[in-house]
Amino acid sequence: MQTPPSVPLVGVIMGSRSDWETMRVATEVLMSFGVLFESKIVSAHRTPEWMCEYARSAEERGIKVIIAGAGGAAHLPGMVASQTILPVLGVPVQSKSLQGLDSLLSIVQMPGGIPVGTLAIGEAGARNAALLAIRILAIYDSSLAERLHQFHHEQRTKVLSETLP
Ligand code: RP5
Repeated sequence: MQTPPSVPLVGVIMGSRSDWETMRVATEVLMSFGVLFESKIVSAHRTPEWMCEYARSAEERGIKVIIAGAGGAAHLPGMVASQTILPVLGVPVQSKSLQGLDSLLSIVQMPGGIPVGTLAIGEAGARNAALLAIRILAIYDSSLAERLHQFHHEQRTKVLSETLP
């Protein structure tokens, strides 16, 4: 019997308050699976010291996976990954000027040795980042794995029941 955790397992961080509308999707998925998380604004450029403190302390605080969303010159996921051994999942937030292509390339083109798992641009990426974090946690959490099986079953059933006009 596994003891339910009482500390956040997933850190959901974002470069700006303006990223929240995208990143809230990740938090909603985590909530729907009952996964404890924390969500914070951590800016690579505006609060670099805080970013270092967050990244370096996350592992000892019990965080298992970090989801980091940023837009434009989206250095947050990579810089966080450079200072922790935790898996970091990067969400490219859709920017106004370049529709998120800048965010995507900033996050995905990491040098060898510092991995960031890069998701799709925008809300789909935020949603999948949460689901991927849950899959990682489910490796050692059988009840979470069971909930994932249930989720897949429901998703499949919904699609199969859809009809076209
Ligand atoms: C990035 O710059 C943030 O992640 C955000 O996506 C983008 C714009 O930030 P704001 O100017 O809206 O605060 O650091």
